[in-house]
Amino acid sequence: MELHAPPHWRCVDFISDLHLHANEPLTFQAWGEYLQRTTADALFILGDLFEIWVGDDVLADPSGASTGFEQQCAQVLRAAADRTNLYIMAGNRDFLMGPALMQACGCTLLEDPCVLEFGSQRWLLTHGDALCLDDKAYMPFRALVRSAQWQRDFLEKPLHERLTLALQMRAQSEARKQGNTVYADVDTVAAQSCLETLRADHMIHGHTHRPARHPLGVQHDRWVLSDWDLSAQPPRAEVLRLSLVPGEHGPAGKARVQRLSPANAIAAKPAD
Ligand SMILES: [Mn+2]
Repeated sequence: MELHAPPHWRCVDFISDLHLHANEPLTFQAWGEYLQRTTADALFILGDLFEIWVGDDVLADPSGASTGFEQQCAQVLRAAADRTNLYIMAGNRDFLMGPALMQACGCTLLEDPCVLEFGSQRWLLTHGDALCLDDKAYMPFRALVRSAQWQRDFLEKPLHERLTLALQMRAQSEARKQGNTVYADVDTVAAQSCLETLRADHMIHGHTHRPARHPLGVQHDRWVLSDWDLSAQPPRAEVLRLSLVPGEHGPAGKARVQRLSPANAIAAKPAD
């Protein structure tokens, strides 16, 4: 899947791993404020927007099993999509986001991976979990829950049952993490080969919650997004912004990369 940024786009934002949940009101609030006011021409959410997503039908839930939090999130997305171009990729938490949610919110669902052509460069966008090859326990689970058959079977279950199952899966994943002292990271060889296959210059991903820039050989690199947790001490929230500033920053069409707090992403003009 490839996206070609229209020539008038000057500024593109990336966020990921918000892990939105009704029990994390501070993160929801900061995210909502940022979405309402970002100055970017397009916003890409690269996975794990939601801590849990058990199916788009949660938006029209007649059973009352959901809390209404998802509807609130959908309203924020809808309002943002009215102002800017909004793209969403699924993560390992919210992989069941589907066309109904996108339609309700005016967003575009991205495949993972996907390439964005912006200026003169090609940016490979991915959540990142598929490249954490050392996460041996997760890989078979990922293959299972991403299969069409598993998803069909799961989505046929009543909503309250899906919510219970999702909480169980989450608890199992947390327990697995407790046992692992070393978290898996993106595999360098896999990342490089992915960039080569898709003829991309740079990779942007989330998932690992370890914001950094890793050079990959001489020409390529891997930008890692921060997660958002506004109730952590110190609070975490960050926007990765690409801006095209013709003439000022090297060859024409080469984007400048900035890491901004949500507050600065709101205040700063795209080319400041
Ligand atoms: Mn993730």
